[in-house]
Amino acid sequence: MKLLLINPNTSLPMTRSIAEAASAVAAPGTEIVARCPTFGPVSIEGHLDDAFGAAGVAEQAMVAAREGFDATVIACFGDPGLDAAREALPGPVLGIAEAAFRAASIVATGFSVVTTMTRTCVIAERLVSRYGCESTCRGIHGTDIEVLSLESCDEATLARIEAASRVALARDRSEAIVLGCAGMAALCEELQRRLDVPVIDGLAVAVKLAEALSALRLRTAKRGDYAPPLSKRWTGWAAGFGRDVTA
Ligand code: 2AL
Repeated sequence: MKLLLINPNTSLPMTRSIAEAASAVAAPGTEIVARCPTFGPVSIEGHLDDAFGAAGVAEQAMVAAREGFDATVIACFGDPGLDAAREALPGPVLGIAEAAFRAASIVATGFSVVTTMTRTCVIAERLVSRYGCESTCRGIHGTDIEVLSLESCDEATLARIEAASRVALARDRSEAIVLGCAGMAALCEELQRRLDVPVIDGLAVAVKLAEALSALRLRTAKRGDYAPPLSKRWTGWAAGFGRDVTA
């Protein structure tokens, strides 16, 4: 299958490392194409970043609409642009936060999210409501680790995430940890070994779910809410998108 991985931030090193992490869990027959927007912030750590990230995801989804991808993964924990990408693309689109929450709710009765900047916690909190996980998500914990610093993650950074996870497990009475950033994917295995509880990297779950949905030939419903966008004139720098993307 052909899987499109959209990193909503514009960091090329992070796009490469996300592609490597996805390839590490993908089935042998899965071809991964990783892309990021042509504009916007290099990391997503707040509402304004998130809004531009969502526009960047929409851009990349429109570019990819006719390329025949079987499924798409949005590789940022805020799931920016998820609904827009589902409108634009025929195959299933997975957000890593939604994928992580679903997986965590299967392997534990309660989980905690350990994320990057504390200011991003509210974005995760709103996703918990959106996905109906209020009773299973028992806490969201910021570490104030900058997203791009995860690129060269040393033992001190790993130890901070481990310490925050231990506090979360104890304080929240939770039994699993959801990693709240795509840039944490490479740390998942080591953290699970150290913490001895399920540690969920939404990127890995989303890749495996994308493969499963594709194998089951399940595609996005196009009758109602996710019907293709209406054809109309667009203006300004986005004028080129004013064509019928699904024609
Ligand atoms: C993220 C993420 O996954 N990628 C990014 O740029 N920001 N999320 C986060 N909570 O830090």
